[in-house]
Amino acid sequence: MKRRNFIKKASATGLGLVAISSTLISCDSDSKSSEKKVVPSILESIRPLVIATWKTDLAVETAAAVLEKGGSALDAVEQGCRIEEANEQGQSVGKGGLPDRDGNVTLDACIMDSKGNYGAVLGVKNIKHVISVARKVMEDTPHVMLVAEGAEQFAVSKGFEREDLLTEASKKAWEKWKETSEYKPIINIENHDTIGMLAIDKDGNISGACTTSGLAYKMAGRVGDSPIIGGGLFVDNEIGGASATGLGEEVLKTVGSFLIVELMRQGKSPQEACEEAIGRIVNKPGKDFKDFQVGYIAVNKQGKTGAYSIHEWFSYNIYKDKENKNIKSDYFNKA
Ligand code: SD4
Repeated sequence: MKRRNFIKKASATGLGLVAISSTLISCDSDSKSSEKKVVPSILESIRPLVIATWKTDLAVETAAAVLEKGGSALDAVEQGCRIEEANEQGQSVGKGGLPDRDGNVTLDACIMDSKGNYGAVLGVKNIKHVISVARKVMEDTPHVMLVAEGAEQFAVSKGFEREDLLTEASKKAWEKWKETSEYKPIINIENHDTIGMLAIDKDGNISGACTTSGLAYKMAGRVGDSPIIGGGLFVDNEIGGASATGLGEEVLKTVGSFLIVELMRQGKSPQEACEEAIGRIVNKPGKDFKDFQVGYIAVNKQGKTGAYSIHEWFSYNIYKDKENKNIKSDYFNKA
């Protein structure tokens, strides 16, 4: 879509006033858990579903396999994200991530469950599976965020192993970058990037996760949107979830993922909500967005999905098997 058309489309979306959540949800009064359950008639229309940013086939298939076996959405997103964290070819997540400008790989991650719990780690060195550390923060501490050395120490205390995250390929790329004197942190524009993942399990519960090494050659200590609740990820089990990839500073300034969930609460479809969130970025007066990218994915409680980005080189990966049989992942370019 040409930028002019896109702007027209994004700015044409107004706020809907239809409240959808309360009619779709009932409280399970027999359950001791305070978690709300979807009524069966709605459940029938929901199949296990996974959606993730970029071309992350194996991650999506792994998450889908967890759901197919009856696992929870929370387990699915964690297991899916771990695939990318272990993939050394992906240079913006986990091991092999491009370092900051001092040559240190620092990782950010967060996770949110269907009860509205949240855990995150920021600026962590030497630990590959930060998504699992974020889950431990959520489940095993009274806190929601741990940063840097504290997060690393916590991870080690939970049995995570320290390892060097800087691969030869990423070191070479960093050394080449150092030859320039310009400070211009880079957003990866290939089909492999920060992974944000949302899943719905067989009970209709939604969870999400997001993991990244952030901007390549960032300033030491810089943190983007990915581990920040409402920025890189937000889930409300009554409404849906959203996740972001791209220039975190722009996502944070518009609280993008929270915005998308709130727009869905007001009646927008996931697609409309993603488009409006992108519109909030590009329609700021004087905003020159040709040099940066932001992309969103979203899912609502009914299993409808949406995705939208500033530029056309965004992609996302979705698994939705209507037959509930074969594991299959599809890859779409932005419409
Ligand atoms: C950040 N949002 O740290 C991340 C980077 C990213 O595609 O998503 N790159 O700002």
